[in-house]
Amino acid sequence: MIPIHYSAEVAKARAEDAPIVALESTIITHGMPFPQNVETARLVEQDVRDSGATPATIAVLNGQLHVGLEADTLDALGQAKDVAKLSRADMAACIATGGTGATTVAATMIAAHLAGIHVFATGGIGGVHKGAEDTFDISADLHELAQTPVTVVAAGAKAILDLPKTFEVLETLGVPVIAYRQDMLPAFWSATSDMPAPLRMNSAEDIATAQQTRTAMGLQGGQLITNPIPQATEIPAATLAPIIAQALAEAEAQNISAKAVTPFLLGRIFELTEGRSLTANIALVRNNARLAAQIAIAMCK
Ligand code: PSU
Ligand code: MN
Repeated sequence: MIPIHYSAEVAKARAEDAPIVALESTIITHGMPFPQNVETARLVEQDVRDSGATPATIAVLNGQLHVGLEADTLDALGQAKDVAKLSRADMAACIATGGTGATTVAATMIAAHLAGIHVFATGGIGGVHKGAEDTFDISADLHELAQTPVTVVAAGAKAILDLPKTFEVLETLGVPVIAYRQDMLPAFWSATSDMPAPLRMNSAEDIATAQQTRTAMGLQGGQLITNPIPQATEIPAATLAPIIAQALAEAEAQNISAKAVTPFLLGRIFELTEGRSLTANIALVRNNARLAAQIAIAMCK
């Protein structure tokens, strides 16, 4: 095992076997502009605490894996330049070479599992990009959900993606996709889509038991909990469709590829919606953090 640096509150929660919720850092460094990124990270951590669990924001800092960041460290990360975006492929290399990187969904799941944390809240997972039949751009987040036993609470996959293909791949990989308290899948900035959810659950207890049952059956992997954005803050899918199309066309015209695609699209959609996409993104992450805390508490019982 590699050494893990725990924040004081995460170390305390671990010693007491108290519920812990993992949080990612790529959303801070690559998903939102400063200073809203740091403000959101702090709010999300506080939402987890207010819901009765301990937040553990994860990142690699100077070659050390951190599970739980102290407040000043979180501030510094949110303003740092040239932070790597880490997934399964490059996390070990970053640690080995003393680098600094933010963890995506895939890398955060790996770190959470190493730290014995079973629940993780984020905004939206990565998935199959539009045009993947040409680019083969499919996020490593999907394969991670198939192999690492962490329940991920998200507002679905980000709506910049090809959502039907993303959910087809999750089905192929054997990942349970569970909508929380509705029959349809949410679509990140929008509370619903026209896709029925494969599974639906109405309580944190059922979600916790489902993950524990998977593990008890010897089935690898986690679950994706799709938690709809609160209605009052959603952006209707019809409003977003032309904006997403424009951002995608610009990405193609500018030859944006690989890890740069998602940050570019989120940044352009922020500009094109005059900040409304960010307001919605913040609301949905906070909503996910509260549900993740309830699931973590249910898993501890
Ligand atoms: N959720 C958000 N904003 C984000 C992300 C999630 O609300 O920026 C990040 C996560 O770290 C996720 C990544 O793993 O986007 C997906 O990147 P890619 O499409 O390159 O796999
Ligand atoms: Mn990609």
